[in-house]
Amino acid sequence: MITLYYWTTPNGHKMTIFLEEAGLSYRLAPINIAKGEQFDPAFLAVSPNNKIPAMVDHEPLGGGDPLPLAESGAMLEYLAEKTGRFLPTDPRGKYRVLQWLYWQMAHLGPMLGQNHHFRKSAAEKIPYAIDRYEKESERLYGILDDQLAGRDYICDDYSIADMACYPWILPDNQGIDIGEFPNIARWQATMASRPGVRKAYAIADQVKADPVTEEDTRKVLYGQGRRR
Ligand SMILES: N[C@@H](CCC(=O)N[C@@H](CS)C(=O)NCC(=O)O)C(=O)O
Repeated sequence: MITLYYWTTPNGHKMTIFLEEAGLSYRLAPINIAKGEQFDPAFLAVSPNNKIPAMVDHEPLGGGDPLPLAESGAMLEYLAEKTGRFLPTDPRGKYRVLQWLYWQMAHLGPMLGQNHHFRKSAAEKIPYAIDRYEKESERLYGILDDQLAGRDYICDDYSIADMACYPWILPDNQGIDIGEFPNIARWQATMASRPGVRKAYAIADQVKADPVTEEDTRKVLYGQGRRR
C-alpha cells in the first residue's frame, strides 16, 4: 500500500496518473497547499522541501521499513522500477525516457510554472518577466512538438516521460497558441483519452471540492523565506 500526499496541481496529477495507469493500491492524503498544510511537521518528515507530491511506500522495493519519498521525478522512476512498467529496461531506451523526464523536471515544469506565476498570480504585472517566460514556454513547446513528430508518445512507447509532461501542457493559461504545435495537440488528445488519465483528473475534481481563493494562495505560497 502507498500513501500519496497530493494536491490538484500538475505535479500532483503526474502521480495519480501513474498509480491509476499501473492499478496500484494507494491511499490519497490531500495536502491543501493554499492553506499551508505542507508545513505540518508530519508532512515535512516525508517532504523536507514542503512540496507535494510525496509518498510513503509501506511495502518498499528492497523490503525493510516504509520508504518516504518526495520529488515527482524520483517518485515516477521509483514506481516504474518497482512495477517494471512505463520505463524500458534496455539501457538505451531507459536513459532516453529519463532524459525527457529530467527535461520536464528541469525545464518544462519550472519555466511554465514561472510563466503562470507572472501572467496569472503576481499582483504586479511585470512586462519583462511575462515576456521572458512566455518566450521560454514557446521554445519548450517547440522542442516537445519536434520530439513528438511521427510518434504517438514522447519516446515511442507510453512512459513516465509522458506522465510527467502532460499535466503541464495548459496552453490557454500559458499564452500559447496550440495551433502552432500540432504534434502536441495530437498527443494531448491521445493522453486525455486514456482511462487512467481520465480517472486521475476525476479524482482531482473530487479533491478540488475544497475551494481556495487567490488571496489564500498569495499569502501562503509566495514570498516564503527561510523556514525556522
Ligand atoms: N520538483 C518538485 C516540485 C513540486 C512543487 O513545486 N510542488 C508545488 C505544487 S505543484 C507545491 O507543493 N508547493 C507548495 C509550496 O511551495 O509551499 C516535484 O516535481 O515534485
